[in-house]
Parts: sequence; C-alpha cells; structure tokens
Amino acid sequence: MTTRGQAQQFDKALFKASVEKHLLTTYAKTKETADARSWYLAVGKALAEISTGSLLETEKHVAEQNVRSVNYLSLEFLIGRLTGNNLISMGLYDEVSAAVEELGLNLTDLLEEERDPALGNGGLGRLAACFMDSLAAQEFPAVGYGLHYEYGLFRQSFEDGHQVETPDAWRGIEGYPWEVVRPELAQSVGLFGHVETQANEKGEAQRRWVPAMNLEGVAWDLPIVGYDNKSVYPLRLWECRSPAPFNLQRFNDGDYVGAQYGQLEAGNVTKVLYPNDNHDQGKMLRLMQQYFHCACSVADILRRHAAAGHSIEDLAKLETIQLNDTHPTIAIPELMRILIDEHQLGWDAAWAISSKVFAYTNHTLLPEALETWSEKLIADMLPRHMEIIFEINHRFMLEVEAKWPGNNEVKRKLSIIQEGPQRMVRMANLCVVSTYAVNGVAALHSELVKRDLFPEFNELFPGRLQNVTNGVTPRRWLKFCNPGLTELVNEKVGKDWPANLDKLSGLAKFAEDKAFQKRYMAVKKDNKQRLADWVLDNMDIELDTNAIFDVQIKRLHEYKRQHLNLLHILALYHRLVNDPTFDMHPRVFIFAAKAAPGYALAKDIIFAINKVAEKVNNDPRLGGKLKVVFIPDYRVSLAEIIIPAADVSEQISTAGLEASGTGNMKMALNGALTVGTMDGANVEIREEVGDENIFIFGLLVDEVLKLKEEGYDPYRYYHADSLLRAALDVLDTDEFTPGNPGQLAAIRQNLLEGGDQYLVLADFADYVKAQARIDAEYRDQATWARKAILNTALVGKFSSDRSIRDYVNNIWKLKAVKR
Ligand code: DL6
Repeated sequence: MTTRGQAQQFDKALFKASVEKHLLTTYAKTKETADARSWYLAVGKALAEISTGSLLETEKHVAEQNVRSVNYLSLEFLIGRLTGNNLISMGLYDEVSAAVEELGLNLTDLLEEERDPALGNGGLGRLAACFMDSLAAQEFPAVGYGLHYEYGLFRQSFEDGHQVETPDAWRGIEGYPWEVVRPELAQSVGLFGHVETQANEKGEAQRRWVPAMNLEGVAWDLPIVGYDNKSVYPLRLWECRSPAPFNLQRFNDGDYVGAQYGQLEAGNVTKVLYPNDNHDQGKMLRLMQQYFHCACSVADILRRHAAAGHSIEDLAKLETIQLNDTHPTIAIPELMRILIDEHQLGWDAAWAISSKVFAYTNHTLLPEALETWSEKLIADMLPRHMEIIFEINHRFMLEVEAKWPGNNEVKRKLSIIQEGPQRMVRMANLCVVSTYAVNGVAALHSELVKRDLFPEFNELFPGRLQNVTNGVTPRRWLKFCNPGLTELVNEKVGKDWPANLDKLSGLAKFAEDKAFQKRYMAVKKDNKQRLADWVLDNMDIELDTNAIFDVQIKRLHEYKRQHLNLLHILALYHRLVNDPTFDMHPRVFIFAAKAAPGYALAKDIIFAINKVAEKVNNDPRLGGKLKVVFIPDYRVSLAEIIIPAADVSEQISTAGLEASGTGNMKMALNGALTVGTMDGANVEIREEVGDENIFIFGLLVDEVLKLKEEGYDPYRYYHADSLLRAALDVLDTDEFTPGNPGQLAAIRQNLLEGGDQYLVLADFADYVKAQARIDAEYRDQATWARKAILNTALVGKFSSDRSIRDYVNNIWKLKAVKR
C-alpha cells in the first residue's frame, strides 16, 4: 500500500487486517475490549505503516538525485492532529472511512480521539507546520527539524474565570501512532567544559572544545505527507536522553558544573515547551534546548551530506538551513566550529560555506521578543561557540569601521555584543551578519524590518533583507476543516484548488448570484451550528446561529488587544442597558486564547472576559442580543471548528506590531470579513479583497509613531468620549464580580495610569464605528454574502504553497523532486 497517486491500489481488506493486527499486537486489545481510543490508535498505526514506507523511499530517492534541500530549523512545529489531514493528503479519506465502517466504527468519531500534538505556542509554530505541508505538497526536498517535547503547550482550563494550566502529555501512555523512532540517527551533544589548543595533523595550533558532559539526541520522525503525490518528508524531532552510563566523574570535572548544574537531568532538556509567545525569557534550560536542537540537526544534515558522498566544500551548494526566528541561531557557530575544529578548514573557507548556508526569518519587532543571551551563560555552556561569536563580531566590526570610519555609535548599535553591566549576545544581529538572506513575514513587516529594526544592516548588505508573505495550507484550513464549503467550491471551480489556491478566483463571478449566495450562507450556517453544538455540549451555553459570530482567536497579548474588543463589548452592553433607542443585530463574541503563565495582565484580561461573559449571557435585559464565549484550551483542532463558523474576524493589533498574522488568512478564506488595523498581512488582505470587503480602522503605523512622539495621553480620549468612559469605569465596579469591586480594575488602571502602551484608547472610537458598519451591513444578507464569497475567492495569494515558492525562487533556489 502506498500513498495517493496510488490510492487506487488501496486494499481495504489488507488495511482492515492491519488495523486489527495493531489493535491486538501493538495495543493489546481485542475487538471486544477495545475502546474508541484503542481503535483510533490502531487505525493511526496502520496508516503510519504506509507513510513510514513512503518516507524511507522518499528519503532514498531524494538522496540519489544530488539536489539541493532545505532544512527548516524551528523550536516549534504546531502540527495539529495528523490523522485526518494525512488521510486527505494520501487521498484515502473515503476509503478508510468505508473500511472503518465495516469494522463497526465511525471515522469522524475516531478522529476526535487524537490529542493535538501542541508542539508550539502560536503563529510561528503553526507557520512552520503549514510550510512543511507545502514543501511536501510541491515536492521541494526538505527536512523539518524540531524538538520532541515530552509536554507540549500547557492545557488551559478556567476556575472561576481564571486560567489554570496543566501539563500536556500529548503522546499519552501509548505513544503517538504516527511517530517512528530512528535509533540509527542518534547524536551525541556536548555541553560545558573548556577549550584547549592542540596541534593538528599539520602541526598547526588548533582550538578544540572538551565538553564536560554529553547528552544523547534520539530522532523521532513524523511523516509530512505530500498532498496528491507520493512524497513523504520527515519532521525530525530530537528527544534528549542521557547516554548510559551517566559519566558523573566527567560531569563533575570543574567546580561550576558540579555546583550549578548538578541537578541537570538529560530528560529535562526536552521535557517541556517554553510557553512564551513573542517574549524572550532568558532561562538556561531554554538555551540548552536551543543548542541541543541545533547540534543534533546540524550533525544530521552533515551526516546526510556525507552519506550521499558529497565533500564538505559542497555543503552550501546542496544544503540550506532556514532559521525560524532566532531560536536556532546557535546553529551558526556550531557549523563554524565543526568546519574549523573538526574539518580543519581555515576561518575564511569555513565562513564562505557557513554564510551561504543559513537564512533567517524574523517574526517580530517587539523589543521584548528579540532574543539576547548573556555572554557568560554562553561562555559557560558553550565556550568554543562564544569564542567563535567573538571572532564573527570582530571581523564584522572591521566591516562596519570600513563603511562608517570612526563612528562608534553605529558600531555600538550593530555589534553582536551589547555592552553593559552584563554583556549580552544579540541573536538577531548574529543572524543578519551570518546569513545570506533575512526575511520578514508580510510586506509591511518587512519594510519595518528594513526601515526601523535594521536600517544600517540594509545599507551594509543591500538585497539581503527581503519579504516573504506568510501563508496557510489550504488542505487543512479549507478542505479538511470546511467540507461543506469544499463541496460548493469543487462544484464551481473544480477539484484542483487545494494545490492551486488561485483557482478560487473563479468563485468571484458567482458573488452576485442569489442562488449561490444562499447556498454559501447555508454552509456558513451549518458551520455555525456545528460550533454552537460544541459550545452547548462543552460549555453549556446556548448560541443563536442567526447572530453574527465575531471571532478573536490567537494568543493573549496586549498588542493583539483583546481588551479593545472587550471595551467594545462593554460599550454595547452599556448602550443596550441604558439607551432604549439603541438597536443591534444579535452578536456572539467568541474568544479563544492562552496567556503565558507568567503574564499577569494577559491573565487579567481572560478573567475579565469570562466575568463579563457570565453576566451578559444571563442578563434578561439584553434580550439575547449579546453573548460572550471564551472557549478554553485553544488549539489547532478547535480552530478547525471555529474558523469555518466565523462571520467576523478580529485582527485588531496596534499598527506595526503584528508581524503578519495567519488566522486572518484562514478566516478570510473561510468567508469571514476582517475587522482590522492596517497591520501585518491585513494590509495585503485588503489589497486582495478590496476596501469594500474588509473593515479597516485605526491609526496607521506612522500615526502611531507620531502620537507616541508627541506624548500620548490616554486621559485625553477618556475625557472626550462618554461611551469609552462608561466602558472603562464599569471595570472599577462590582457589576461583573458581585460583592468584589475592583477585581477587574487592573485593565482600566493599565490603560489610564499605565500609559496604554498599545494605544487601545486612541483606536477605540474608530473601532466602534467600524463595528457599527459591520452591524449595518450584516443586516443585508445578500450584501454580506457577496462580500464573504469575495473573501473566499480573492485570498488565493495566502496559500502557504505560494509562500514556499517565494522562498524557493528568491532564497533557497530549490528544484522539485517528483516521485
Ligand atoms: O510569522 C508567523 C507569526 C506571525 O504571523 C505573527 O504575526 C507573529 O506575531 C509571530 N511571531 C512570533 C514571534 N515569536 N517569537 N519569538 O511568534 O509569527
């Protein structure tokens, strides 16, 4: 049995036998004792048998072609459930559905048994997953390299409205059926120790790192199944283990190791994903994770390269390494170390290779997210790498001096080493200096990277700073998650759009067609019903599917401004209760978001939304016009239910701060209209769908900067706008927390006395106006349907297939290898 392309060779009887065999031999269950989870596991294993075979064949085939590959290094891959998606890519969905039915099972129910592998925080990790999907779909040779965390992103529940975090053991006790361990690929990773000078074979002085301890990296492969082709690429995740027996004697060599790191256990390194999004935490264990990831991945790339018979001098010809943000930056000095210390190349020869191997994607301008590491920490843990970083910086400073003679200010600004009481290594600077391409993730963001973040680098290295606008995979984010719309689209534009999303533009001519509008809106209604059923079953809240489903789903962060949304809800509440002339179309505000466990204000915002929800959902004065739902434990599989049901997509970050966004693309694709600022990819969505099919509001990037320069005073807006005042002041009362006034006061306090760093108050009035336009336009269902259809039709650009082609053509220069 093989993947699609040969789906017609799928043998139902064999497949059923394989499921039953796994049920018995892998999971020790008989047909009589098996529960739904065991059946799901057995089906998963039977399918993985097919994909693992194809993975090994693809690996061999690609290696034989002597072609260039990309290695996508990311600390996060938020892949979501694999079974349903892989069935679609394999072209086996209907066949397997029929097979399991014959076993007395229902495929949809079985798929619900899969736990989400939550190996990422948010947009950055989900993007990596979409990119792997698009690489495989287009057969551009690739390996994804990540970490095999024992615990993924925490699970979230609410206790009296407060976020509670619990560990996410995503693999369960039985392990994840899709993964396969590859013991032959294990790597040894050194840490700590010292650097010696020794004579090499030619009698020259040679630096050599003598680590104080070693960890073992064990490879687990997950299959990335190419859509409608026979290629399966590996997502290779490294698990950290201790090589047995643990060498305590060496480990204790050198006082500081024993003193500081005596507690270190190898298993801790990949124990848990750091739950921070857009925030640098600077913890030693995190650096260890980063180095462990990079050391294993670089060694594996070099192993593959050598195994294919290539010389080290040809590395940059055949391999490129994409750094997903700065998290894998330590791969740069690691490769330099191996080239110089192990392959005994001179600095210039090593640099000539290394600087043509790496490319770097920047995903944020937020200062708190730009990674720096203390020089001391790196020097302790990775002494040879610190030497190499110093040498890279020294040579770079000579370049800066040549370009701007005597200008110490520019040197201070560009230096990889940030001076201060504690010297820090700026990872982004190291990346820009050491890579052949740097890209931002949306047109606006990339312009800001050039203009505001790295202007001098842009002058020094013309052409290096580029843009690749993000995208999302249409397989998961339309075909899989929205079968109703898929059917409609298939009928109008044919079935090949999942591999060529521009084909959706063929829908535009039906935008005015009344019959089509009705069918399109009926699909939306069904999707809203599916979500309403979920909410009723899981949260015991009833939703009216005639209401506008207004959705904000993303990490909880002040710059994303969930509290702006909340203030609008409070304003509506105020008007519904106090203004008898006020009318609105019923609306359900849907939130889902996790807050980093240490981010107090983000957690306060979750609490406030939950408390407001409790009150408004049960307030008879509102006549059911306003509902608020905060869906707990946001994850990919929930997004798959929420996104197809959205009428309105909230993309309301402060202009200049959301690098791209990808939820905005998914919701537009599924026919939600965006209410958004001119930020990130919203700008390009507007270009594609047209100004009349999106609700843009708020300050522009330069207006934000100007307002801040002039001295922003949130009280000015507070005093000038009675609705805003009402929305803010109610937070100081006990309206939503009976008997406990002030429980929600932190938000008001932050916005007024705290200076409102993200200009929530400045954008409030314009946001309320945009929302009023939405209310008015939704009442005319034909107009709304036309706009929604045009959103689906006109966002073909945001397929991650296009993003990958941009990387391939402008940066990686790969050729597809068809199987
Ligand atoms: O590029 C993927 C994604 C963007 O869509 C989001 O706009 C951006 O916030 C996110 N960036 C990060 C940065 N985290 N760190 N470090 O997650 O990237």
